Amino acid sequence: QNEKVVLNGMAMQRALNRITYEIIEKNKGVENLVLIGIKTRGVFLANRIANRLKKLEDTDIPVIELNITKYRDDKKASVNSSEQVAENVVNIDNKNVVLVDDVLFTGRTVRAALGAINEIGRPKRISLAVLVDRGHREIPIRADFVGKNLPSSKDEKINVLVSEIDDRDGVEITKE
Ligand code: 3GP
Ligand code: 5GP
Ligand code: MG
Repeated sequence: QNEKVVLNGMAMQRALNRITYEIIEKNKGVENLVLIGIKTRGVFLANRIANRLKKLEDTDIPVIELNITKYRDDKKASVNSSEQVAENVVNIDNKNVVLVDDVLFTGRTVRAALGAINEIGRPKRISLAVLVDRGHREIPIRADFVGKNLPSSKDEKINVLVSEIDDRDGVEITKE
């Protein structure tokens, strides 16, 4: 098993910095902005972006934590059905929501997330930010903000590391 570093810690920080600036620019500021992170690592990335927005715009942007297991079409729903769909919920009606995840692959997770968001409220607009887009979409979903486009083969695995729960920041690719 060989490992290749795609983004080291510094490069990952820069990618998040750029995404943050792009979000500010596209939304023409941070008014009415709400971030929604998809568990697990999408939540940590959303919090990173919120920290940057606080520094740049001096505004506290809410971060909702989304658990989409119940909405997935490829897993048994019963396992985690008692778990809440979202934590730290705020009103998202008429807000500009940015959905955040670590890796975009088939797009099925995002589709599930959109179903979950529909249960929370009706945003004015939803855009998508991902740290890595590895291709292989199976449904018509695309990201608005991308840290790194990483064309991958299906048997490769992309490891996204966040220092909050992993021993460091970074993105690595491994082939079994
Ligand atoms: P995450 O919850 O931090 O995003 O899906 C559970 C975990 O397994 C994910 O962590 C993800 O990083 C990791 N993972 C690695 N490869 C895959 C994959 O091909 N599909 C899914 N669903 N998860 C993967
Ligand atoms: P999708 O639903 O688009 O197929 O996959 C996206 C979700 O699956 C993301 O939340 C991500 O965590 C996980 N995922 C899919 N492929 C990978 C991968 O190669 N590496 C990692 N870290 N996560 C992946
Ligand atoms: Mg994920």
